[in-house]
Amino acid sequence: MKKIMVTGALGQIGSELIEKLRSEYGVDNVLATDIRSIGAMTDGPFEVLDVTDGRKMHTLAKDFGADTLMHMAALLSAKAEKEPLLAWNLNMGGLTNGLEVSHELGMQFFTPSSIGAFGPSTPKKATPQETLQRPTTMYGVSKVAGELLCDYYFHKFGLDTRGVRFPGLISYVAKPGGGTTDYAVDIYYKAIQKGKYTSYIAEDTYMDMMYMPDALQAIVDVMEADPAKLIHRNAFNVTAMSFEPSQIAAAIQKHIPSFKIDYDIDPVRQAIADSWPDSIDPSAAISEWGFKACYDLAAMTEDMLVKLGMKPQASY
Ligand code: VAH
Repeated sequence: MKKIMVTGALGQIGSELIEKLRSEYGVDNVLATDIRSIGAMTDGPFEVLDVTDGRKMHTLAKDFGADTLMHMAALLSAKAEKEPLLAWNLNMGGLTNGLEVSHELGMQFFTPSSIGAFGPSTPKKATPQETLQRPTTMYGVSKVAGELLCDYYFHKFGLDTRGVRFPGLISYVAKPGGGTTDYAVDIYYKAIQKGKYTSYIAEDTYMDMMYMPDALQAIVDVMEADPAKLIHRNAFNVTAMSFEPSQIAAAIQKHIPSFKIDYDIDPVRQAIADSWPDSIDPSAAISEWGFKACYDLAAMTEDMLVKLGMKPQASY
């Protein structure tokens, strides 16, 4: 990877991925693109790009001399359930353009899948790398189709496609939009701002989660991995922890003892969460390219609260 083009650069992952890639590969070697320009990072190359415009994507990648495309633009699960056709067209249209442009220009290709690619008939605990995938959300359908399409481009055209199945990602830079796991981000902001949080996900609803620094390192590591060691290609299961709302609240209360959580369930996002695994098995990523997560719930909670303005203090 030397010259990297990123789509969806202003999204929850994209905004921090740009910073990570520019620190690793050089500011001028990372072209950030997004459908909007408001809030665009100004320290390096940026272009407006609607990923459903394949011709413009091709022109930008060619003119930049990109050898790698990281395709991050997609509609997340909750938003996709509100606008399923828009989600299908954006998620699959953008992905097809990304694969075609990468194939035409001989680029390495990355796009993330998600635990959302699993459904209610998937084994819920220690979900294997290869298992039944019958998601019941449009987001999940587009993610499974995307995994299969990326594998097709690898087997049919030899395109170097790679990807991971991300769990819920937690960060303090760009707030996520339209996801089901967003509660695990919002709870930290509300803990600092209000000292309390009303969760739209019910107690005892376990989901896989990961702190953003571990997610960004996983992207770099899978892309830099020796291809000869890869048995799988796309959609490696990666996760750092699995928790339910009362556990993240307890981790916050170790720093803010007065913090309170209560519940007002959103049936749409609860149904999505119920259809996903409780915990997935990342052993293929560990054995094939050395995946590791550095943050557990306690370490992530302390870092999030401090970064969001809590004075570093001894835990209670
Ligand atoms: C979502 N944050 O909630 C995303 C992610 C596993 C969840 O794909 O839709």
